[in-house]
Amino acid sequence: MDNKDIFRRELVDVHGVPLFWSIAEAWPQIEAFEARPDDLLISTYPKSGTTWVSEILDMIYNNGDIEKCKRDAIFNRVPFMELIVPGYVNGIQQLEALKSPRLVKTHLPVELLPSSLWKNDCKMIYVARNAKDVAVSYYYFYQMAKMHPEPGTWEEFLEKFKAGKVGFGSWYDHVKGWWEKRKDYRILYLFYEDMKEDPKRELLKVLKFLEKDLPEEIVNKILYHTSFKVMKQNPTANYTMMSEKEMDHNVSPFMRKGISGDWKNQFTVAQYETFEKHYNQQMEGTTLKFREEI
Ligand code: PPS
Repeated sequence: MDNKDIFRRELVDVHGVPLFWSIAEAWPQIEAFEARPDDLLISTYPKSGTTWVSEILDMIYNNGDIEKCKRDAIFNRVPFMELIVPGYVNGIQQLEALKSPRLVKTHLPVELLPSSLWKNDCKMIYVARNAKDVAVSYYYFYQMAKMHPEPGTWEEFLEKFKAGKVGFGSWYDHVKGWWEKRKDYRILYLFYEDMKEDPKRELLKVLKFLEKDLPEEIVNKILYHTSFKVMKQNPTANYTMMSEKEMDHNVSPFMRKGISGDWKNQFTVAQYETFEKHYNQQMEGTTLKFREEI
């Protein structure tokens, strides 16, 4: 297949959710994914802290052994389940080849999650990030990661984001859907902003959820190794090991800013006002609340 047949193609709806064309084509294979009871699912809407929490979890699983965590790139240590791109990657096959216990990454909304993950009652960690920072981060990611369609201008992209016409659909439906599911399944629901505010407190929550104890010294080592500054310099965590055809870090680095409140540098006052109005309508009636800066 030619690169032009693979990259920058329009998204394709799967049960009403826009996904990469190749995920849509491979959908039966993804739906049939066979979870194992000791899988840990890392679920997020894109750009919400997936890579950060993935690195933390791989470090926990390896008792803080940095060398072990450098055995491979993060996208191979924690395969992206539904990512299938012909000639590049097949998340399902990657996971089949991994020994248990596996860490599994997904961006799927609850209604599209393969049923075996629910049936096996797998533990799941969801990370949510405030909508405006996600929209900004996603806009830069669209530019550098070529599986996405062209983002257009910021103004155009923001409209698509609000309408849920971006990869993995509506942010609103995603965060609310997972928020509801946590009542019935073993889901730890975390916030990017809380992780920025007090990474140690959030790491201890994760350990408790995993029923795992680690000495203080190892906890501190994990915190250091997974700080934005250190991860940005780490080729096995910063996505520079991915082919340039897929991601062009010269356009915008994967590890871009890693802060809360960057939306203030991107939104105009008018964009902010219309966004807030739409946001309040979409989030009406939910107990889910976000902080937008730290
Ligand atoms: S993806 O492609 O959806 O899996 O991206 P994801 O990893 O979810 O999100 C990328 C954003 O997370 C930031 N990031 C971090 N922030 C703080 N600390 C650490 N350690 C960290 N690692 C990644 C990354 O910079 C992206 O956010 P922006 O706002 O674009 O900088």
